[in-house]
Amino acid sequence: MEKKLNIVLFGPPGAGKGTQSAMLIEKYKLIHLSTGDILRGEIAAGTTLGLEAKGLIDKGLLVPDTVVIGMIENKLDNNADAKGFIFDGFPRTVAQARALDKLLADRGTGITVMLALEVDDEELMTRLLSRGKMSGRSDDQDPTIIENRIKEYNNKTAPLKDYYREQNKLRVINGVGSIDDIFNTLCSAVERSSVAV
Ligand code: B4P
Repeated sequence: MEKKLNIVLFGPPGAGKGTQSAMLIEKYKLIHLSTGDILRGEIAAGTTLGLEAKGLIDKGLLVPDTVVIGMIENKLDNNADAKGFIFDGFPRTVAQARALDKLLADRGTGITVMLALEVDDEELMTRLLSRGKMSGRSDDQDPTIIENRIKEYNNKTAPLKDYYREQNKLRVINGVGSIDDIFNTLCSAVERSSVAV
């Protein structure tokens, strides 16, 4: 069976996950799985799940693990023939990371590499408020909500770096600089990791 390239793109809110995913899927022909995009789709469609998620997202809180794990499982099964996946904004808790490892192992594959974008809090705030002005995204409008998102990241999501470090899959990348330079650094890390596994 052909080996899949499965990338976790990781970082605090506004680190460039969505931006870089768009370029990585184009280059490596992967399927993009963004839990944030899926949740925003549910909100736009006015589903029950979307309504529940909106209440949490607008406070800067994470959506329950069971909800996002179920969404990812569906997407994996709907794209069983893919060359690989980019997990953008997922996993965000250790429970989600364990569930993802199990879902992939059950399908005969696993995570190739976790690319962790690092950006300081001040730069994150500037980027998100500026995206909020252009996109109108409700969670990007208010500095207090953005601070909550950064707190949620530090408390629940940042510990995942240790989870992947223990598996020798963590690659830390400076997320400040030009989008193209960061992209080139990410590609070098992907290529080193795919030959290493
Ligand atoms: P997400 O949709 O994942 O969004 P995000 O973390 O806010 O943004 P992202 O990191 O993709 O944005 P990017 O930097 O590319 O999550 C939204 C919410 O959904 C969460 O708060 C949570 O409530 C919920 N959720 C999602 N997944 C979940 C999960 N697994 N479990 C529980 N809850 C979950 O872009 C930011 C801006 O920076 C853009 O304007 C971009 O143009 C700019 N930018 C990018 N790179 C730049 C660079 N190098 N220099 C300057 N600007 C740059």
